[in-house]
Amino acid sequence: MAAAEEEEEEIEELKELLVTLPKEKGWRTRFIYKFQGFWSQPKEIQSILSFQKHFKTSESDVVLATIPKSGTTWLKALAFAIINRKRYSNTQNHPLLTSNPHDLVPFIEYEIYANNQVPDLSDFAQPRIFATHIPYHALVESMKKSDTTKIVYLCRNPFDTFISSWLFLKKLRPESLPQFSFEEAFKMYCDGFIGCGPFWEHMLGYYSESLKRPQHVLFLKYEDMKEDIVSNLRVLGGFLGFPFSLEEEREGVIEDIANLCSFDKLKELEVNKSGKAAMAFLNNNNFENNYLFRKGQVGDWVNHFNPSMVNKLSQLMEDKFQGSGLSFKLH
Ligand code: PAP
Repeated sequence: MAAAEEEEEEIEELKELLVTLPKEKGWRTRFIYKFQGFWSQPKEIQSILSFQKHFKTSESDVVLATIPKSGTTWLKALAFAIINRKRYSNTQNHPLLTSNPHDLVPFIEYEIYANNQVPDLSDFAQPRIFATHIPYHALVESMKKSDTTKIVYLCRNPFDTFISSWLFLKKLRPESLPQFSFEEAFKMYCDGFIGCGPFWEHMLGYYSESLKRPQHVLFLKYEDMKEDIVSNLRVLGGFLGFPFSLEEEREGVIEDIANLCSFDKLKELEVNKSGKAAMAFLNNNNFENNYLFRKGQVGDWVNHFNPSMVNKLSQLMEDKFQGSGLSFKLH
């Protein structure tokens, strides 16, 4: 059965809801729907509803949030390595050497609550580390209100995020769906029609919360991490409640983690060269781990954008971000 038909059969129980929602052409699926103020695939809506109904916050939860293609894989690796560094002090034997980061830190919507699963999360290793692309406003109230839940948001400049999304989603788009052009994808991105978009609302949602409650939400930028990973890991470790001691600093533990999780290191591992992610959401699995490791650079967009695209996205960002204090390095 073609992927798109399968998808529609699987979400039979959502049909009544879907007919009430605005819809647009999807990137990976026939349509995306505006649900709770953001654009989602049908199966995501199903798992987000389940998450919102069933999730119980635990005191020490860590939530890694991103809009897709902002460095999720990198952040998962780093947070996992920081939090578990006493358990896996031997870097020769580290789980990141044999598992893709997505298989170590599960997504709420693509793994935990995917396909109508309602798992018991009480026996998860503490602190539980989850990841999500869900916008801040749609997280469960208990997670947002908790003084002890730590939310880390990794943001990336929209120029590179768009290119990364386009090249990635082109690989995943089922053959049964008509292809669309780069120009059309750019228009969809700028109109906000992309998974979890509009991108500006996603970024501003977490950004404004990080200003209001900095102990609760840490806002990191991909470009800053590329420029100075050690300082950012120091901040991340402290925020997560796993600060690096002076002795660890002297022993180079931060650098070891940065190297273990670096693009060059992860990309060359066998699991990331030839493996496939085990995410439950991907039951029609054409997702290869190597798709997650393309260039890992800041500023690759210059190889793809024409001047009118630069003007359009720059203007859009100025309109949407002005007065917010949020700005981006593009190179
Ligand atoms: P996801 O949202 O689908 O999980 P995500 O990991 O956020 O994807 O994004 C992938 C991007 O992060 C890719 O960017 P590119 O297309 O511009 O190259 C990928 O190369 C980059 N990336 C993956 N791992 C790392 C890493 N360890 N360090 C820096 N960038 C990385």
